[in-house]
Amino acid sequence: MSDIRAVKDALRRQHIETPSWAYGNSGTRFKVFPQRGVPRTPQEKIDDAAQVHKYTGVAPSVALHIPWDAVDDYAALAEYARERGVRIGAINSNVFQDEDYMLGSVTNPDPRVRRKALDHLLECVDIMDATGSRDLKLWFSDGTNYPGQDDIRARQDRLAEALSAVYERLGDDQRFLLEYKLFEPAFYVTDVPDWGTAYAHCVRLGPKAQVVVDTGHHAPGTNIEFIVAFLLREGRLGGFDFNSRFYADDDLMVGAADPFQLFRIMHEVVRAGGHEPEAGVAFMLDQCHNIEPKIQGQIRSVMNVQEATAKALLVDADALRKAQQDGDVLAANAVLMDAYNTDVRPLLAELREEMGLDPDPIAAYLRSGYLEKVVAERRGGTAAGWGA
Ligand code: LRH
Ligand code: MN
Ligand code: MN
Repeated sequence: MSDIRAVKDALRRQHIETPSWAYGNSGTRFKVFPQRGVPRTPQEKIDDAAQVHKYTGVAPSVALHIPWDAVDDYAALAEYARERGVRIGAINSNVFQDEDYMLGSVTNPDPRVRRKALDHLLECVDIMDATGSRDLKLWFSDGTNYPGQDDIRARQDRLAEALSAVYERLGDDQRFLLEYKLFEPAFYVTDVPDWGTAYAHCVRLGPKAQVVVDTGHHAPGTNIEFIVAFLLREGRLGGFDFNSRFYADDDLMVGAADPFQLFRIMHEVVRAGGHEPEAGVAFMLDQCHNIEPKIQGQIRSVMNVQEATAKALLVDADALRKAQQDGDVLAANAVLMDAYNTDVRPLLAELREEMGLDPDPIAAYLRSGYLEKVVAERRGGTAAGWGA
């Protein structure tokens, strides 16, 4: 797609969802460095998410993590978000922080714990009904640490049973997104360690079961764009949890560690039309800003996704196809590299102006004085829940 008008239109339509937990204090298991002005309530997290949307124009939804963002009235929370120009996006379940889950949640050998975990997942669907959310994101920390600790096959059976019960409960316009992760916190077996396992469970259930690719959840060197291409081809890519990693699940800003990988991923997305909203691919951020300012970090991350998408949209698809057909290895590679090496920042600045936004979202945000205002107003912000 090299018609600039069409590229801009596509960028205007691409929405990037920010996570509520990115706005709270976070850290590693060694230390959480608290920041001033962080939100104390889910409502204040929504206020911060609304800032990211205000300056980027393409981040109109915020994901919740339950129970980190527990409130009494979710319909009222959704209304609160709407009044601030955003909406509630994916509901992330949390079956990893109760003492009961030491040996697993939905794969736990104890049926009582499995029931408790399933009840939480079903409650998350109730919340989706109240917020109008489409997606339930399922990540299980379940697994074992030692060979022989539990029966690998039985755990798969228990997982399948829980997923099936959740699937049955989904409404017509709802889906679940099953997230895989290579390891951590389990260090020997992880029950959903890779895309193949997630995919197989989803295929058994039906189209409302989709795989979510968290870019930080693979072994080093994994070809993530291949996974993306495969899942898109099978109609099973429900979305992304974007972040960057240098080592393991680092949750750094997307596009910071390896912008070329992000471009390669977005190239496969664009190649399959997955950037169009109708394709149903959710572009979500899953990050923690442990040492950098949080709202600003989210704005930067949204811009990084946009830049990678813009470059992918600039790939000359006809020239690429021709070079591939001709078996011209270097010409084909050059087509991709030309797009990747294009400076798309002027194009995005222009697009923002056309959208009535400041061409430089970070400068505009910093000028607004929002951070100073919330630092003065908010005392004793909460932890994100994660790493705290
Ligand atoms: C697990 C994970 C998952 C959780 C989030 C906080 O590592 O990626 O998506 O919900 O982190
Ligand atoms: Mn994730
Ligand atoms: Mn993760």
